[in-house]
Amino acid sequence: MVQWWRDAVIYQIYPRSFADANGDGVGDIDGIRARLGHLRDLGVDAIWMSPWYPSPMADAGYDVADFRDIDPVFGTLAGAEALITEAHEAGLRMIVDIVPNHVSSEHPWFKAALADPDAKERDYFWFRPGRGAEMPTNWRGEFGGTTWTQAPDGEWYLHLFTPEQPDLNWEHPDVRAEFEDILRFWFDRGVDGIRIDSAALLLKDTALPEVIDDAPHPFHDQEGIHDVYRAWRRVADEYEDRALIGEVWMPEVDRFARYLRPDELHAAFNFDFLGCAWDPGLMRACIDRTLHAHAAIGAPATWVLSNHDVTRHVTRYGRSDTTFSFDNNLDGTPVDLELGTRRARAAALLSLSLPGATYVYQGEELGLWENENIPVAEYHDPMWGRRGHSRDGCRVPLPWSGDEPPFDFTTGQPWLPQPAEWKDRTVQAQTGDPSSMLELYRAAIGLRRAEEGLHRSTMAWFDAAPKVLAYTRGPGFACVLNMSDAPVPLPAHRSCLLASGPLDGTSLPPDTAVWLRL
Ligand code: TEU
Repeated sequence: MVQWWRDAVIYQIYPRSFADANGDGVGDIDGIRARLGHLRDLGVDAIWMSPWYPSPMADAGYDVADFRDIDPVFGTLAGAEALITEAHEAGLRMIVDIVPNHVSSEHPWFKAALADPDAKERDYFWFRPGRGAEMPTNWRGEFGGTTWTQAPDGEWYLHLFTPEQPDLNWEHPDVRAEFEDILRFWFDRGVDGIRIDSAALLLKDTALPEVIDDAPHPFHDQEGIHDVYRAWRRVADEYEDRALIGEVWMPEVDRFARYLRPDELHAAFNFDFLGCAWDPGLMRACIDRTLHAHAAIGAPATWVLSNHDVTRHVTRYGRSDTTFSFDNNLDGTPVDLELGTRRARAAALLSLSLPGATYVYQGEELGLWENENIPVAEYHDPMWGRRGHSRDGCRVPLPWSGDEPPFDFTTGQPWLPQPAEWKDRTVQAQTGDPSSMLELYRAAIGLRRAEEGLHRSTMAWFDAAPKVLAYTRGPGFACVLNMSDAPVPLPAHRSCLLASGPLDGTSLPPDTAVWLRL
């Protein structure tokens, strides 16, 4: 057992937007196969594929109609199997995304449940009579809006997300058995890990109480959920070195850590870090809190700066108001992309040198920013219209080469528009330019692999200047990040391994990080 997930660099592929081989404007598996060299050159250890299953795409593939096949827009199951083999040959592990909270309304189970109120599939979902003309509860959905839709026969069904994503009833043994079988289906195909979507939402309080402050929440973090993951862990343990990685959005770190007990999940995303403002005190407290919670349970920490659901961090860090909110591209706060890029470079050296696994969301290695100029008419995200916020701006197709859109992402029309300014952010434009974001990521990931201290050692803070984060990893390695607004002297060191920006003699400029050999 190498327990690779403990310190891997894991690259998230959002398949719609990585690379398109067939010219329909949507990324696909053959596009990924043709571009695996990019990931090999970047030096990452694993790929996490956002959903690629047959789907009506009501929520960009997070509405799954069949967990054992591939949507034609992405390719075929044979193509997916070939990708898994080729990724392994390139030294990359593969993680697939499983969405257990809900299925698509086009899933055969839901179609059967709608067609006949007496069908056994009816009990795989949450169908309830209304309260007079009212829906069974007043719960608010994860995307805003109500959580019940009335079926033609008069009963209501529950959906925490869109009406096209009916929630499964995890009390039912058939539902549990089905997902254990789906895990085996992908493990049998060589997949090394599973990313579990909305992992804390599966179980509901069967009494369906309203959400009341101070009362236990009726669908977040129900106690019974841990039995589900214990069963999944037993399945994973039938295989060698397979990891279960939960998407657990949970502010309470103690509750979060319970998902990582030794017989449950191997890892979970650290959204505390992703949501942390660019502030030395808050950042240090967040890192301490994270490491403390994980050490107590013996699980590896994870470091995530961006994903397909949140505003890209070049943009987040480029706002003078550094507080983080999902909807922060609505309020018109001006963005300083130069500042955001400088901070994103420093954040890369931070997230790649903290103990644990680091996640890289496709395009962050190119320094892409949020595309905030997508015409509303071109939005795809169902969150738009419910919460008045679209996640499309972080899902824009990657720029590979050339001087203008579509930058060799496709020979057709990309499904979302790319900013013309990305001509300087293509893989081609950045390759070989030592000052580029791409070369910074390549160098940092390469050093991380080579550097003994960055493997499984713990970290220790040391005092540098005020508003400076400084820590060692093992005896010979230090990372120093200046979050103040003035240059600070570098601590004593033998050599500088890597810097996120130009150094000023022996001083470290603001918003800059260095890796030092002590
Ligand atoms: O997201 C889970 C989730 O809770 C989201 O509502 C999250 O809070 C929001 O996207 C933040 O902006 C997962 C997937 O990552 C997301 O893409 C899906 O839309 C969602 O589940 C439903 O499957």
